[in-house]
Amino acid sequence: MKKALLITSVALFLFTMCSTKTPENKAVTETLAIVDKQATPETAELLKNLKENSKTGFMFGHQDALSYGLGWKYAQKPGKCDVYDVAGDYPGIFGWDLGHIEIGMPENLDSVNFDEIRSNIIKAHAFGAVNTVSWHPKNPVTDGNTWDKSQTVKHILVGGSHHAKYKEWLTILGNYFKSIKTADGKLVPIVWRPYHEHNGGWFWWGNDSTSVDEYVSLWKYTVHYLRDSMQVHNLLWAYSPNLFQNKEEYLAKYPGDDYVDILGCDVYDLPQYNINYKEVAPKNIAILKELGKEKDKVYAFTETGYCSIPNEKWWTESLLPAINSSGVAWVLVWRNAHLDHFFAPYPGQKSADDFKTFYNNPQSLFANDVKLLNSK
Ligand code: BMA
Repeated sequence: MKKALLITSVALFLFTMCSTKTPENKAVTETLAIVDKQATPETAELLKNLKENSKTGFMFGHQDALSYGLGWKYAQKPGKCDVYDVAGDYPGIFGWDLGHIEIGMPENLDSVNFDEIRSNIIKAHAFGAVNTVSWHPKNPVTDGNTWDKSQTVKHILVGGSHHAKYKEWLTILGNYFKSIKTADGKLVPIVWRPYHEHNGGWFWWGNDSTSVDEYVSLWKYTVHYLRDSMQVHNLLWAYSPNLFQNKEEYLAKYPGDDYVDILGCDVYDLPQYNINYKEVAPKNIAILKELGKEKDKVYAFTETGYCSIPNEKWWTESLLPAINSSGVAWVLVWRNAHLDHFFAPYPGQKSADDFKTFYNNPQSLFANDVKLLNSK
């Protein structure tokens, strides 16, 4: 048990004993700044917990943590998890991706089955963790992949040649979100993070082929369609540019406070691109923190990592200094695909011992810590 967490848990317990719970989502969301005023009680509760828990520490997150890892796949080893095998606990937040759901495929672009993702989201929720979902859809105009940068967004907006197709894609997404329910029929809340890294030039919604107006319209249309037309009420909306220089760049395509619940950012340790992570990561997190405070919004380090983790002290010497005491609600590292593309350690990996030190830091919150913090 981590000491700081214990003290906070006791304080939270005492606080909870003295407070009354509001049963209706209406009552909860009336006083809460949230994109969806009709969010389910669990979704509103998640936003409040994210804010509250970020005062104690940051959740550690991993993409596809239950689906596969180095040398294993869920189908053969359900319950296995590289992070668990190193630290003895599951991540506090799980990342998933819905790319290819829009074209009716049974598996996403990384070969993970959508039914499996749904059941793992429900499982993670049941053991107290949080779920965040990104989307690497195909290019709806060319049918190329997510990295096909042909001009696209203007063709899928209202009046565009591929608008009807875009609506069909959103309908598939919306139905999937509505299908993620616990055994007692409650929708599982999801942090939904579409159209990420838009200030980069590698996705079809990115800077190379999308204007400010187009991006903002795409975001707002997507909110209105899922929330208002489809009545999807289990989403928190996260905005997450890639590495940025200043607040102006961060906000250049910001859709507005009424359309965003969580401010995120994606910054990787990429020495091969001359990125000095130890300098830029804390700088970006500091700007994110300022914006979070100004806007009174939850903020998070939505993607990071050092591919293949060649630095054995990366966790405590590169990542931790960037986020320690920063107030980020979570930090999420990308997927463990194979030996040349992994971002979390596995037993025997050279940074595994350092990851344990990172795990033992009172500020890093894993599944057991998050469960404890959220228990009422
Ligand atoms: C990228 C890589 C790709 C993957 C994509 C979506 O960063 O990991 O291999 O397909 O994310 O998960």
